[in-house]
Amino acid sequence: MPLVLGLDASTQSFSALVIDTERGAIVADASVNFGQRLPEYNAPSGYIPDGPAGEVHANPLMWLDALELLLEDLCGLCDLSQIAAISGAGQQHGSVYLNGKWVDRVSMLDANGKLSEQLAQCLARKTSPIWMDTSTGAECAEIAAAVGGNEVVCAKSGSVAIERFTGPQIRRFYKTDPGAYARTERIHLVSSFICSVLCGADAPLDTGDGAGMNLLNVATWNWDVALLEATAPGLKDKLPPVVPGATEVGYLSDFFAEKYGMPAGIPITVFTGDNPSSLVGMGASQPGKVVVSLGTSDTFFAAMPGIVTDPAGCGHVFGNPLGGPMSLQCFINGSLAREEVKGRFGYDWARFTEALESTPAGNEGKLMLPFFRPEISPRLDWIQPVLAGGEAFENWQEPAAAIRACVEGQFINLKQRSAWMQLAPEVIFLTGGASKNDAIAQLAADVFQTKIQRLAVSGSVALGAAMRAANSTLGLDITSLENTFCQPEADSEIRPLASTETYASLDARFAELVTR
Ligand code: ADP
Ligand code: XUL
Repeated sequence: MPLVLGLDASTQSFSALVIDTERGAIVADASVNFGQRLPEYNAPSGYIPDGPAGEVHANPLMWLDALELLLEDLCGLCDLSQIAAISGAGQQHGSVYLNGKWVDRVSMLDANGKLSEQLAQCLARKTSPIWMDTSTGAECAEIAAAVGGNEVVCAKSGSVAIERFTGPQIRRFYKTDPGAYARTERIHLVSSFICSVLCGADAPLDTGDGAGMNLLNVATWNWDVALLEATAPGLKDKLPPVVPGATEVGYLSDFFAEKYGMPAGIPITVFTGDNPSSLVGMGASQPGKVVVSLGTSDTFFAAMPGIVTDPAGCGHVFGNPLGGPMSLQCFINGSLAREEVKGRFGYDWARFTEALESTPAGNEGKLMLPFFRPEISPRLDWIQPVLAGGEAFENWQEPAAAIRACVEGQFINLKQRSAWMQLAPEVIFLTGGASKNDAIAQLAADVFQTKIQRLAVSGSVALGAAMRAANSTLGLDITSLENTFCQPEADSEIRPLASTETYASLDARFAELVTR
């Protein structure tokens, strides 16, 4: 009974799925929410609130404590001694800065102590900037200027210079704390950091997550010398190697065998970003399927036959962990914006859902540009949304209409910003924490005028990781893994109920208001 472990180190939680590939079953599904289980880190939504000047950081030691809590939880749910292969994924773009002690310390982990205690001394920077950070506008401009403009950055890296991407973040660190930058010997992504800890050795990163750095050349899938030089001195030596997503990069360290009863030495497949991993877990790693993920961020992505870049400069090309490129558009005002509106009226999800169900598609013309924090797609520095549709609505006196307007605004924006991919899917596959909400899924169907389908197994990021590990270590074919684990949820296809005209004028007004 070979079991396979897939890990998902996302923004608000660290989750895992254990799959039994012979029985075609999920044998364990667990999640550690950072805010709830590790309140001592003061990060209720997984990041340290109120950072200055657009900074959004998280404590990497919190991720390590969460990993240990997760493995403890899993011990009670399945027999970890049967795990034969592991892979995982992390929230994209976030970076961990490690000093000269790192390589030794990570190889000498003592099962009598905690990971966080033993690795704290390896941090050259106490906290990690994550994908929500918008503090690097100046650094983006400097990098673009140094290589000949954003067209060049985009042609090389698949994206223009983007504030949350790791290269601009590294440049800001180098400029604001050059001493600590000089003491940094290794910079990992969240994904490759966790992978290294499991391996007990410094691990490479993959082309899926590596492409979210403005440092990787998407034509060669290797570091781009001009981008490295434009970012910070001596950077090449501080970065791990890049490998394709199907590569085994190490073996499970004794620490995890002694402490959690997992078999020492089982192969670990390179980790990837949460979105590339979800592409695999949704059974969408071949071009043809479009996925919308409603997690902390909302994302719209698809495997692509070739590289296509966004003329508006907001979209991205990442590596598909199973080969070739994928396109992605990311929206920062996702679940946290929905939660903000919900919280404003003191509602729970049930009342939020009732509000969606009690209001008509098109919201009688009441519209929200739902940008509660600086948006990535389109790039806007707003810190509050814009409401249009009469005085009472604009003064937040109509809770149900405000809730509908928020979610409709989100999907209208998703649709407009992803048009550059020129995909006209017959079905959109929906995943992420908010996708289980039927009223939200119905609204997606109405706005996109497309059928919506969810999969029977939720947790597509961790599932994708487990599938990649099963593929590279156990030699199982991806198509047969998809046939087993990526089946649609029974009777769950959601068809558009609103007419095609319903959103035509809202669409046009939304576009006009965004430009204004
Ligand atoms: P991430 O992987 O980015 O940490 P998830 O995909 O786990 O995030 O999604 C978590 C989010 O799902 C929560 O922040 C919450 O807003 C949202 N969520 C959970 N349940 C519901 C629900 N019933 N309706 C709408 N949104 C929900
Ligand atoms: C993608 C992005 C987010 C994070 C967190 O570019 O920034 O989706 O990966 O989920």
